[in-house]
Amino acid sequence: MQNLTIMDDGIQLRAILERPNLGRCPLVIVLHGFTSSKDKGHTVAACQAMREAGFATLRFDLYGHGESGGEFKRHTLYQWILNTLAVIDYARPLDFVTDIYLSGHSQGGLTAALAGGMAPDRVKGLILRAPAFMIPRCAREGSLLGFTFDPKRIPEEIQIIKGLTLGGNYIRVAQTIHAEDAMDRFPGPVLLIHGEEDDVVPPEDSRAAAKRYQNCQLELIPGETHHFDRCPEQMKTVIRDWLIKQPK
Ligand code: FER
Repeated sequence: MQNLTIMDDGIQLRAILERPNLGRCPLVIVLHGFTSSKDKGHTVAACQAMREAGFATLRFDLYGHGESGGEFKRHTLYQWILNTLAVIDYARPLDFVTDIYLSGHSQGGLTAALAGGMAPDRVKGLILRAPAFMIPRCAREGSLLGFTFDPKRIPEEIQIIKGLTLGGNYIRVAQTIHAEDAMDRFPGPVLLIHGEEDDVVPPEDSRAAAKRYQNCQLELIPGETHHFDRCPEQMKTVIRDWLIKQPK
């Protein structure tokens, strides 16, 4: 286990690299969700499953989250995409790395999907857990996490959960994003995992994405929630089984 600081245009991104063995192997770069961090239990558990399948993991805190730099209020999907591209740039030359996969939960899953569509030449496959494909649609409709606004008159800031404030530019950026373009641009293998009892991001979004991606396996987990905390073993088994099938 190695603690890293990866720089993205002056911002420090804190990361943890863990390898399954001392040999060469593929690496999964792992993104957390909105207001979460690289150290959240279900993200750590997902990484464990990846290493059990022989893949190294690099989980990191995104802009304005966890131990990384940047203000929460100023974070946007664009910053998260650029963070992800910077971590890919960091990881590519590492001597043990054969291929790079991206994985993310919720807003991090959306970000991984968007970065994958931008860099299909560098990203071998995607593992998306409850990806929040709804965020751009909600920003266009004027409703984020129960906060409603006129989508044509974007507020300076909005108060969201946990006493946190989100800046208007988060909404501006989200309104212009069309995740379907990123899906169409990614020909590689995709694993989509969604809890059937997720009441934050609808499983229906993953059903639609699974139809749109060219090469996708959809796993809907009965009884599971947005945070995969009811039966983490089911999520881990799905990840492990899918990664073991990937050509090394
Ligand atoms: C939203 C729905 C979901 C939203 C954020 C999320 C900011 C992200 C959830 C997560 O990453 O867990 O409307 O608005």
